[in-house]
Amino acid sequence: MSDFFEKINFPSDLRKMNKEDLPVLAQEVRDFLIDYKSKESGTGHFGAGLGVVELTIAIHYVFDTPKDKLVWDVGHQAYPHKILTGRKNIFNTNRKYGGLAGFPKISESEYDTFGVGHASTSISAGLGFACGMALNGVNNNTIAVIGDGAMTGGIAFEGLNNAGALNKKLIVVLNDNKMSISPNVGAINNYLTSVMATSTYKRLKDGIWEVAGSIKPIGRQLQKIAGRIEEGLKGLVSPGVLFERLGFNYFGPIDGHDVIHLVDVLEHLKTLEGPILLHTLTVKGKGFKFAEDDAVKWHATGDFDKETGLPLKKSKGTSYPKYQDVFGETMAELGEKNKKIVAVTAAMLEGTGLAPFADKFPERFFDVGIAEQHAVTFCGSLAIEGLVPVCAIYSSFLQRAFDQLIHDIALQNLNVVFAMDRSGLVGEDGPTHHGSFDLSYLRLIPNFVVLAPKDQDEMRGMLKFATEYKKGPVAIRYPRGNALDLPKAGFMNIEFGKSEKLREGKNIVIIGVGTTVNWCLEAAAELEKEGIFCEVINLRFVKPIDREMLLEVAAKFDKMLTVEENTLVGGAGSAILEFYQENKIKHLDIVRLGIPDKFIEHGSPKELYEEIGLTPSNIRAQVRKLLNLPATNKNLAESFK
Ligand SMILES: Cc1ncc(C[n+]2csc(CCOP(=O)(O)OP(=O)(O)O)c2C)c(N)n1
Repeated sequence: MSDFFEKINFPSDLRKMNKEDLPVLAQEVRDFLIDYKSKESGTGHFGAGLGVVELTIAIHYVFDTPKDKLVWDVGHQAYPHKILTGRKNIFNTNRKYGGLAGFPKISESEYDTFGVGHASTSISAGLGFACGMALNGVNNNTIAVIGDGAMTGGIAFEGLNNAGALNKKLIVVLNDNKMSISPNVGAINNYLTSVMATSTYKRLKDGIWEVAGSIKPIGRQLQKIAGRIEEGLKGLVSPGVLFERLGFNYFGPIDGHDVIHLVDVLEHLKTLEGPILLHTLTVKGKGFKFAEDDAVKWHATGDFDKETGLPLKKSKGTSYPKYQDVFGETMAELGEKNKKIVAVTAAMLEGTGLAPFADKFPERFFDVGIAEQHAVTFCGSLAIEGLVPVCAIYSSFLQRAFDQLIHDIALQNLNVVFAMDRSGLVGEDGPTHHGSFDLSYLRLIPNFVVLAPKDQDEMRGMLKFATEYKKGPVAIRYPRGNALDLPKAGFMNIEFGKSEKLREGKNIVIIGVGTTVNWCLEAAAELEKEGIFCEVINLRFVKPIDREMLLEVAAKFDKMLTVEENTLVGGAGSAILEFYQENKIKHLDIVRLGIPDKFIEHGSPKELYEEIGLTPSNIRAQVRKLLNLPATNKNLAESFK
């Protein structure tokens, strides 16, 4: 490691460097990242950060951050930014409980101008800064860095549309690596590819920038001339015409790994007014062979051997498949029997597990880009056409499409199936990615059927139920991580609106939702050893709720615990409270366990569950409390005689 990396803690240190030394620093940042990620770092994003090392250095070198506002899109590429903005020495806490977040976060650093985790927000956020600073009489720059994947999201275009008209000074850097998590898709991607392929333009333009960049101090003068020549060229071949017509001044495409050239170009762009789009070409995973060769696999990674690229240690998890894979295999199985089933993903082919379906039925598979709102509405009319769309979107990303769920799907009572992976707490990705709200935001929508399976077999059964339901929208929410067992062949029967009694009891009833049911069972088994007999119900249908069961348990018990991995605000426990209130049933003493009304930070799932008390041991403690028993009495049988 040379002195550069050691000496640089903040962009102010970076700006003291000679421009010619920046490539060395870039290599060192890259080495640090590869080294760090290969060791005891846990899982985390990898390829995207390596792809923007030079861009990050050049932006902080040229602009006066944090006064000039740098806004990242998605934020999964911000590791080099964190390293160069005062967090190098604590980077080993990245994504760990109580440590640095895996995404930019305004409470973490003044250099993190806008919190992010979901895609396509940077242009809108950047424009807000540009307008806000102008109104405040502050003349600083705003730079938004957005990937070609994030550029497929509708809000990015809403931002471009508004920015082009407002004509404020905003530099949008398009980080074009041709990849989303999977290879990028769609017409915008095709368009960007065609820009690159405009070889006459590229050759001429590269020549211009080379000349302009290499001759100083008249370089700037030359660049102005270059700008004018460019205007002429634009008329000829129109490479950035899309952005130009939206009111942006388009520059590029340029090599996003040539840090010196990047600095020259950015220096020039800094002098211009109005909205600017700089198109940079980068390689995801740049500098680490394995990641360059397989960008999909190395989008995120656990620890690995730097020499071989192989995982350092075998996964600590079980050998059982992930829920996403059970979902994907089940989709392929159901798709075989029912040719009307179509699958839709918003740029999450791998994450949703839909690859087996996509391989088998490519004509019935749609990757719509990072476009959750579009995905939902698109499914609506597919359903009207008599197809059975299964829209697979993570719980937190579906938040994006709340109005579409109401206006386009539920209001017209369309039979669309929503497969919502990553419900509940996802762990290290933190609050932007936790699926904490879905039961609440779905339960309030008329016509929706809302399901939560306790395990992989129930998930399979629910998927079959949902694809055969035909009467309206059905959402199935299931967690990140491994299933509890190998899924069984065949499908369990799911009866509409019916819960499942799993354990008879006499002292208290516990109603669990989704995978928390297993913790309820575990707690009940322990409590039985102490002489406490819990009835355990698997709610299955959060909507419509099983009224018959609720009346039955109300007749039998006066104590109830509800357990769900969802916010306590408006979730399944709330639905139960509402039901009893509406039916004037007042004798029940009900305690609800779930996610409290605050944002839960990042950390391992275990740490987060401990923090909020969503554990079998807290279920036991709450049961004891409800029964007015001492917290840890191991010999309670006497109390119930
Ligand atoms: C709204 C939303 N949907 C999906 C995702 C999941 N996601 C994270 S990164 C990513 C790909 C982003 O591609 P791009 O912007 O080109 O950045 P790159 O990883 O190629 O650097 C996706 C789909 C997300 N973060 N937000």
